[in-house]
Amino acid sequence: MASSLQTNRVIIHVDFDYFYAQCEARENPSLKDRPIVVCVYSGRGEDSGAVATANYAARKYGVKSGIPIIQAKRKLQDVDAAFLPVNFDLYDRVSESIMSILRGHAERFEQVGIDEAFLDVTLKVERDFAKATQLALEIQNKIMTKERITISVGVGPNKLVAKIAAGRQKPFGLTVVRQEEVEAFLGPLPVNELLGVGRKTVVVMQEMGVNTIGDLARFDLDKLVKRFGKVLGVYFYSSAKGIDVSPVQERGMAESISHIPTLKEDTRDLDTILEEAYKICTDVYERAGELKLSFKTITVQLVLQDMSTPSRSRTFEAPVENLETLKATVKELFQKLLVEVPAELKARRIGVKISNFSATRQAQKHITEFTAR
Ligand code: TTP
Ligand code: CA
Repeated sequence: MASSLQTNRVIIHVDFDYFYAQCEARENPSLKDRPIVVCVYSGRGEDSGAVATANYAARKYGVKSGIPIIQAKRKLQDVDAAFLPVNFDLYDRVSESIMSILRGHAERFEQVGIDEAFLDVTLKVERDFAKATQLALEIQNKIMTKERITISVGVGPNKLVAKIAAGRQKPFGLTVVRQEEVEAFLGPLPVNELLGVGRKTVVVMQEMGVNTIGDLARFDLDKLVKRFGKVLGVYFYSSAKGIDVSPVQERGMAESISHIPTLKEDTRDLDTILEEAYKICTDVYERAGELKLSFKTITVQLVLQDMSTPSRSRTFEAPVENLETLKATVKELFQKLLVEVPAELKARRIGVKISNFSATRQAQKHITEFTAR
């Protein structure tokens, strides 16, 4: 039965605070106390584009995700603010390191986007919320110490409650909601805190006299079904009561792992390219190891000065077993690729990708043990 499943789980939700901006502050501590605005420039003029995110110092002035850069500049005109372009390579790297720490603490793990994850820790904490609270603090501190990034954490009896809890106190917050506290916790919150209740639905619900999650939980189910249809009506009704039986589950296996950094200087010199490429090899090889994945396909790629992206790849019959094979193959592929590119063009970025994954023997053993239980 749904309710028994529910009361038995302990789920942690993690959301990284002002993530892109916090990565920038970590890399450049002199920015720490200044308003930071991370921008996606459109390429059409220096102020054209949108704000990806901003730190809390900038949010105080009303700067937030999605507003035009020009508007953010106006809001911060009298302040010493830093406007920075997005650096996805950096955010990906930081995200991967944090996710791999989080994964190590979970029985079941589910990454959601670049800066959110669910951890099912039911057995580990023996269904005890006091132990879960300790664990959540430990995780927060570990990520602060190792990665110098603050995260906000929610602990709840299911994913729905844990996620809303994580958003309640930010930054560096921890909110714990036990099963018996769910109703009192959710009741006063506005309905748009529920996943799937967007702006239009809010308007419809307001017309029905429903403003808070508590209002929704007390509303007549039949009327909700008449208005929203069976699936949505039942979903809204049970969500408002804090019911959610969806499991924490690993999202589909990654299709590939790659890294394609920008070179310090444009070049077509093989040794220079290989020096960088070998670093990427180590990086992607270690990442595959952490994820317990082995790979059969290796691809190298160049981004040339004209923005064309020639590539070459090789697929082995058996999984690649060591870093040396990866490096040797990458060398051979770059040699061949460079011969093919027009002599007048240099490379701006170089990339190495591994793909065609299967779980390693170690991981398979783990999966078998798990299903046998
Ligand atoms: P969020 O988790 O929504 O925001 P945040 O991490 O910046 O701030 P908070 O402390 O409130 O959690 O989004 C995660 C990242 O996704 C964010 O750092 C930048 C990016 N993003 C965009 O690029 N555009 C957007 O409109 C939003 C909402 C996020
Ligand atoms: Ca976030």
